[in-house]
Amino acid sequence: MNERNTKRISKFLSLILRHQPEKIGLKLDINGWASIEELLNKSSNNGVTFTKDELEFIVKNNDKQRFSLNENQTKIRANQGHSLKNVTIVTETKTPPPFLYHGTVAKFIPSIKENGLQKMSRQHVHLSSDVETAKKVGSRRGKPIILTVQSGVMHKKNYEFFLSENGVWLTNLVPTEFINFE
Ligand code: HQG
Repeated sequence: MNERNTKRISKFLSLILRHQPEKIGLKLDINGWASIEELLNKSSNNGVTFTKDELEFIVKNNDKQRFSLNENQTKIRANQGHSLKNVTIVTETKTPPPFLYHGTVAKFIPSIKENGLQKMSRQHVHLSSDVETAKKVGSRRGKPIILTVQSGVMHKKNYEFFLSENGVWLTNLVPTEFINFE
């Protein structure tokens, strides 16, 4: 499977497993798991055809380890990034490093200054442990601006942080007082 195809299917999986399973009539359980057999069949019925081996290759080689398989490799789910209201990926609360980073773009800054970092359409605010990753996240929308979040101070004040299976830090809200804007 070539790189272009791998990327195309990976994007399709993100859409289906995080946001719109109903697009192909797929059911996710409350923990976000979908049957691989059902996924293969329903994807194929909707014009996106790939084999179980190809799916395993995509999961294993995904640049951000966006997906996981269950132990006996019959189910798949996205590790983070969901907008679906009825899916919860249970992750334990964790002590964050003193600072975390968020990549965004200039047009959002006035609103972030006023309202803090909000979940917007996702279930969490997404934060990175390194500036490089935050830059990539911000670059999806234009020239990236990197915000530094005082996660250590927030944690001391009892704000909860979660670490997804693929290393993305998640929280519910970052009030503006904990954000360094320059
Ligand atoms: C912005 C990718 C106005 C926020 C990445 C962002 C990530 C506000 C956008 C994951 C705001 C939401 C998530 C406020 C936040 N006013 N704008 N108060 N608060 N924003 O896509 O963090 O590659 O939902 O700055 O790696 O960009 O898909 O979040 O620009 O982990 O696996 O609102 O998506 O992962 O955008 O990205 P998103 P995000 P994947």
